Amino acid sequence: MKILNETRLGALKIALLTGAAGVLASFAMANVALAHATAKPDDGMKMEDGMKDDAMKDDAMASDMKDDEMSDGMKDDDMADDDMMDDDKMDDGMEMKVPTGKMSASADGVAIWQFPDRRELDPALFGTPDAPINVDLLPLENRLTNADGSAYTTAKNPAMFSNNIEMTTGTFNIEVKDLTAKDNPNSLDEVKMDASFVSPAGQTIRVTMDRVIPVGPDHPFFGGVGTNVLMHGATGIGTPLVVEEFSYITAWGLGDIYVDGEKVDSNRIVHVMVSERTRDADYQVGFDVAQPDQLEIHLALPPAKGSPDGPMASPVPTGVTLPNGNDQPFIHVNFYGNLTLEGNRFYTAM
Ligand SMILES: [Cu+2]
Repeated sequence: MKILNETRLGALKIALLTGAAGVLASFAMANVALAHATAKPDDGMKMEDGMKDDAMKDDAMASDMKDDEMSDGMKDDDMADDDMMDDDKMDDGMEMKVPTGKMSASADGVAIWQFPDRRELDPALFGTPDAPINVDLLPLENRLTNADGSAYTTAKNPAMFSNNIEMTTGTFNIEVKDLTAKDNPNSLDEVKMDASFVSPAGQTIRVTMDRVIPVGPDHPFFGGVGTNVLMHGATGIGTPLVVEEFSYITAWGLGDIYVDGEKVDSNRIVHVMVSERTRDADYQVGFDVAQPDQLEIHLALPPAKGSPDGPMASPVPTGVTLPNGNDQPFIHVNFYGNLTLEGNRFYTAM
């Protein structure tokens, strides 16, 4: 569905902005959070002190630990590893085992650009017109039905998430620190992301992100950076139009956009996920995760940004003209070339 008439594009913008408006409400907290993070002492110290505690060798450790700082560290790392119980190796291992919350990922090569499209509705997720479910996630007025009204067909409005794609190429790099699990204006989470890709207009678009949004307005942002979380589908985290997927890294933050090397905008709202691969070999997505043992990275910029006066609606300057003559107001790109993920125990163990 490449053709969008004026009405549809208008509806699209409204739909996108509705989702993005709340995001903007908390963007200002990002600066506060980052300043707080840099002022903190080394985050490994607490764990290191705790690790030297003699209680570690005690069989009754579990009960002892309830009252001390170890309990935090224990949840975070490889305590099941027998090596950890050995004094010498424990000290050696400290450099590796401190809970820095660091993780990184990269891509270089095949990527896809997503045009706006009407997403098909999974009956398992949305039910039928006679017996609808998850109405809070996708209201009835946003669902289209087939001719006899017996089944849902697609979402009413074109979405950023789409099977209307164009193959392209791109590179992607992200480093995160996930130290705060739940939303908090003083989140210690950090993100550094740099991605470049070729748009359907043939221009090279570069997007960066260097500040987290520490509080999610419509659903939790996990402090700005989340790791090892289930998202999308019926989780209530992110749009239900994306299949439920395990996310090794997710981040929401603010960053800049460049076109052919020139900075064209800043304070853009940016969302990233490094997840299991939802799309099949032809880069189409259905109602299930197509390749759970493979990686997928998606980068999304809704048509909204931060400004000195507060949040504002703002189409992303994509330079990509849709068939109806209007510019595409958002960016949604997935990366598949030479994917790497460092620092994730679940992925490493696979
Ligand atoms: Cu996502």
